[in-house]
Amino acid sequence: MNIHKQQLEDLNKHKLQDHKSHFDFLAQSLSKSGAAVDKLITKLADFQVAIPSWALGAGGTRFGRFSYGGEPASLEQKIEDIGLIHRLTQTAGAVSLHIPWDVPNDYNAIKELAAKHQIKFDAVNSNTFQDQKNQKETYKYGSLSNTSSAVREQAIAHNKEVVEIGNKLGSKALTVWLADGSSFPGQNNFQTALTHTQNSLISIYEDMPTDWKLYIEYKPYEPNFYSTVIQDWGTSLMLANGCGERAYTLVDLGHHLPNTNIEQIVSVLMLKGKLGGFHFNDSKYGDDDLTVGSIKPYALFLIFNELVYGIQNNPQNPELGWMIDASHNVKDPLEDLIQSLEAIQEAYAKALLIDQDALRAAQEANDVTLCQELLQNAYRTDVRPLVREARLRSGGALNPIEAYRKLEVRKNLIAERGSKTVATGL
Ligand code: PSV
Ligand code: MN
Repeated sequence: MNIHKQQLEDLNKHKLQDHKSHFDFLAQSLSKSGAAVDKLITKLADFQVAIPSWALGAGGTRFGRFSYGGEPASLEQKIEDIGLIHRLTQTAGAVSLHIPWDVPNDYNAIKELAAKHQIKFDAVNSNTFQDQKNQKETYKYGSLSNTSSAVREQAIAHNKEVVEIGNKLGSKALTVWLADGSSFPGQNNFQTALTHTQNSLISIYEDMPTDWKLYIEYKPYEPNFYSTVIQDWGTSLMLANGCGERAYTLVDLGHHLPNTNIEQIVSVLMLKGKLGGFHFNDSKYGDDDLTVGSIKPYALFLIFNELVYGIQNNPQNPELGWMIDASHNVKDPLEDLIQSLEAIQEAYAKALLIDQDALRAAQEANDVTLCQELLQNAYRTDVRPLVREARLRSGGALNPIEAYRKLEVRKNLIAERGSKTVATGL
C-alpha cells in the first residue's frame, strides 16, 4: 500500500484551521518566554527513531501469540510498513535489522526500496539467544560467555557475519544483546563467564570496520533468572572500555530493576562519552516492552532532560542510535509504533523547553523549589501543537493515528497480504 501526498493533504486540510490557532497561541507564549520556536521545530523534525524489523507483527508472550492480519511476511514488506509509518509521522526514518531474521536476498533491491521510503539502515542486531536450524553448537548455556570455546567461536563468527551484512547495507553499528547468564546459584562461575564475554567482544570489535560502533546492551534478568553476564550499565561500560573507543553502552528503558534512576545512568554515561544507543519502551514491572510513554511519561521526560543536556554539553559523546524496542500483544503494531513515536516527540519537545540556564542557576543556589518549578513548568506545557507543526512542515499527517484509520491501512494490508501472514521476530 502507498499513501499519496494528496491523500495526506486532504486529511490535513480539515484540521488545519484548528491546528493553526493552537500553534499560534503556543508559539506566541513560548516566544514571549524567550524560546526560539523555529529552532525547536527543526530539532523535532530532525529527530528520527529507528523501527526494529521484528516489531512490525504481533508480539507474543510465553503463553501465546495472537496474530495480526496483514503482517509483513518478508523483509521487503517490513520496510514497506516502516515506510507507511514514516510517511504519516516523518519520524521513523530508519530500520534496525535483526540477523538471521532479516538477511536480504537481494541487497541492491532492499537498499533501493529503503531509499524510496527515505529509510536508513541503523544498527544491526545479532541473535545468539536462539538456536537456528542446522546450527552446529547450541546456545542453551550461553554464547559469547559459554564454557565451550567451540560455542564461543560460533557466536563470534555469527556477530562478524552480521557486521558484514550490515556493512553491505550502510549500517554503521552492531548491537549485541546477550541472553547469557544462569538460572540457578552455582551454575556459572561469574568471573569465567565475564572473562570469556570480554574476550569474545574484543574479537568482534577488532574485526569491525573502523567507522563502526559496537553497542553493548545490558539486562538484569530474562531469559536467565538468577544472573545475567551483562547485568547492568556498569558491567556494560566496563566491557566497552575493555574493547576500545568505538564501543559503547546501550540503554534499553525496560532493562532495569523497578525504580532505577535511569536518567542518572544516562547522564553519567554521556559525561564519560560512552552512551551509544537507546531503546525506547515502557514498563510497569519488568521488561514489559509496552508503548513508550504509556505508563511513566514523567520518567521519560526526566530521561530526555538528561539526553538534551548531554547533547548540548557533552561533545565527547557521539550521536546516539535511537530505536523503539517494544512488543505489541494486543494493539495493531503499526498504531502502537505511531503512539510510541508521538510519545517520544512529546517528551523530547518538553525537555527542549526547560530553561537550562535558569535551572543551572537554581541548582547552584540550591533553590530546590525553583528547580522543581522549572522542570514541571516545561512538563506541564501542552507541546502537541509544536510536534504537529514539525510533522506538517515535513509533509506528515497532523494526526497520524486518525489518518491511519481513515486510510484503512490495516484493511488494505490484509487485502494485499492475507490474514494469516506471520512476521519473523519474537
Ligand atoms: C532484549 O530484551 C532486547 O531488548 C534486545 O534489544 C533484543 O535484541 C531485542 O530485545 C529483541 O529481541
Ligand atoms: Mn533492547
